[in-house]
Amino acid sequence: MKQSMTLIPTLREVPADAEIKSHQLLLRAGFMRQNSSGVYSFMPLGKKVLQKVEAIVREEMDNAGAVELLMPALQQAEFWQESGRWYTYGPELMRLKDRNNREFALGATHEEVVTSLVRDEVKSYKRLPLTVYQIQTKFRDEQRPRFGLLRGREFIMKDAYSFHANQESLDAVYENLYKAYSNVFSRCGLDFRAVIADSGAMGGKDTHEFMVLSEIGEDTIAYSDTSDYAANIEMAPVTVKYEKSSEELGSLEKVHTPGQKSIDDVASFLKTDASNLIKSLLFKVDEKYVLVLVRGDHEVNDIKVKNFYNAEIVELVDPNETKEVLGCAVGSLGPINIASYVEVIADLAVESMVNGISGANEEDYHYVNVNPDRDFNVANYIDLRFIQEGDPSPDGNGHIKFAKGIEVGHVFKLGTKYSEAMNATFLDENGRSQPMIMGCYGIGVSRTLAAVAEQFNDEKGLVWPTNLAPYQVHLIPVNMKDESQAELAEKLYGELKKQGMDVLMDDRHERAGVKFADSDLIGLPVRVTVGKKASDGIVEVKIRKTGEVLEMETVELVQKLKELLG
Ligand code: 9G3
Repeated sequence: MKQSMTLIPTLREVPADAEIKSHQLLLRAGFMRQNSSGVYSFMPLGKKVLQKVEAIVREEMDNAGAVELLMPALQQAEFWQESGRWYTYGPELMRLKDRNNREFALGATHEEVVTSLVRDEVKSYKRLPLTVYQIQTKFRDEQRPRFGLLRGREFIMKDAYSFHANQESLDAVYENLYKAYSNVFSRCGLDFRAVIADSGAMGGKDTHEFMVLSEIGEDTIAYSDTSDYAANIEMAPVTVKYEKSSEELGSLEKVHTPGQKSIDDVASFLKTDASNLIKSLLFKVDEKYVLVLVRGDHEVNDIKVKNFYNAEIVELVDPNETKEVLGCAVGSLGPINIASYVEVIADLAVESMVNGISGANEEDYHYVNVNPDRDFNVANYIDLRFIQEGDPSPDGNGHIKFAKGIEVGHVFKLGTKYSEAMNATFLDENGRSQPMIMGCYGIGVSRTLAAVAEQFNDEKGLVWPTNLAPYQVHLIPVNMKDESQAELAEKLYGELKKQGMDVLMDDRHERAGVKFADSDLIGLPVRVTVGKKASDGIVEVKIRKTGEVLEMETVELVQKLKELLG
């Protein structure tokens, strides 16, 4: 491809609202352009990388025995009404009406569509297992699109769905696709971890997220410092065994703590450690008020609360409503003499506290020598705190450390949530009608591209891995007005293409500095410069990743490039 023929609008300046490297560089190097918030055009270079990521995904999915199809983005509301999600999803699900006023959703995912498709076409256990996948545009009206392609409102996903007659079959396909995902992200050169995750609203129990380690990742991974245990922090169970101290139970006493609101304020005011305090937070769990207690130095993990109640909605009650319900402000809440319609649950650490401190449910007053069971009742003691660095790893090996991750893949064992809701059944070998058991598997394809850009760059620009670069060779005649340079470049362009190489030739009439700066920004793996020594048949080869520069006769060039490009 010649640059005079394509469209690579590079920018000198860093675009204002681009906060992270990949977003800045993909814009500056002309790989993409924003249309509206969270909605992008893939420019020619971006589109070529996208195709290379998709090719890797297709190869691995096909090898794993999945078959590709393509479902519509325009999805009739009826399907979502059958699954019930038409009513549970809010503005994130983009909806529209057609000319006959019929309601549609713009596809955020395809469980409903694929289940309706398979229920019509598959009736017998002999046709199972079946794994279908597509690579397609998804729409989710994110409240805060950010970080470019990492959280967009229109993005490209590979989504796969598997259908099974029994759990063993699902387990086998899940295992296969788990390996296929590992291959995809390894082939993209990404430093990733498969972590135990929370299935959220999707139902089912087993689920893993594939996380690319990155400081700008929105997810926190809890991993063991000595084993391969890794979990999304939302999921990681706490296995600490707490000991109850044998000290005497002091008598309950109300103390005046004027203006002391936060855990740290009260702890320093009463000259004690946060771990002696009981933190009380009022939650709404579906329709119920629940006072959740954790030790002062711990944090409530709302996902664990949600999973304990198997609730749809769990949210912290705002301070005003809290005051109405409990009769006092959030800074002095405690579990003693709580209204009977408020359920009290506590983290396991609270059960072992002796002579603790809690709010007195009275502005500016706290209790000291608070003892569970003697001074307040708890309906359930459960593991409901976030795991912390240094906690023992749940697998018993080593201790927990944290890392940030970008979720690029997510695999679920769905079970029969959708097949029951939508009556997707099959006749088993005894002729009995059974709901199909399902799995679903997603890869954020455009997000993976951004994760690669985030991992592979330096101070001059992008540094693409050879197998994902939009082109393999950047051929640069320094001065197009110089006959010998222009002719040699043209000759080499033809030769390299004949050798099957992906070549981008910078045939623009631009200054050398501009060409080299753009070349470093775009980040192709190898640059061939045709400069002053063109008339002697000498060219310069530069390796983008290492900056190494080699001079050689043009006759050696093809062989050398084949070596460098592997
Ligand atoms: C929606 C909207 C947003 C959503 C969903 C539905 C996430 C939704 C979870 C999944 C599960 C799997 C198939 C591929 C792998 C992931 N955000 N999820 O279902 F309507 Cl607006 O997408 N789907």
